[in-house]
Amino acid sequence: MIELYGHATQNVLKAQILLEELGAQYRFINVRTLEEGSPQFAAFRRASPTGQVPGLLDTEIGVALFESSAILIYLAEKYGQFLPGLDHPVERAETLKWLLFEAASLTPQMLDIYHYTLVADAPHPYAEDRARTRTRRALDVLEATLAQGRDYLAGEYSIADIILYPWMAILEDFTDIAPRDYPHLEQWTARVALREAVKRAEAL
Ligand SMILES: N[C@@H](CCC(=O)N[C@@H](CS)C(=O)NCC(=O)O)C(=O)O
Repeated sequence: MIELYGHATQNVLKAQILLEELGAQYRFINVRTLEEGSPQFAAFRRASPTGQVPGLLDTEIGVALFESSAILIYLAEKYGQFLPGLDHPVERAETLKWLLFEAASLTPQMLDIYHYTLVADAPHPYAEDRARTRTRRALDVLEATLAQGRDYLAGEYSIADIILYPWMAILEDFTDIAPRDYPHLEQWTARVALREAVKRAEAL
């Protein structure tokens, strides 16, 4: 049985979307309801030693994973969908590139805007400016890619789209960047949002 540990947050939504797309059987465990010291809390910490979400256990084969990118790759491999196989190395690398991009070059910078502009109790002009510049640089790359006339980031709809959609869907809530500055990205976000599996995951 696949057990997904999380709560209502964008990094968890990535895994929920993929599990819904795959039609996989899984159990969602809200970590906010777990008692510290309980067996289920221990299982969560086995999956996610940092205590961050999502965490995933595949109890049949004893797989324990944290980091949403690793979870998406594992599930896509397990079910043989949404990630080109080793027999298509170029398409596979193109797809995986976006997972690394999301984790390293976009989301941390975007969250820095959120923290330095909306949460911090004192202004941090240097940090704010740096985060905004780096976020816009990443968004420019997404916009230019989608402006090439593709519907999805790496050819077919894939985990490249699934990893990026949750953060792009809330761009305006977490930053002072308007989605309309990136029209192709905005259209892509709307396209992904229309998928039935995405709607189901967002309603969970
Ligand atoms: N790079 C990690 C980030 C995970 C992460 O930061 N999760 C947030 C929720 S969206 C969290 O657990 N925050 C609580 C914390 O950092 O203690 C991933 O992609 O899974």
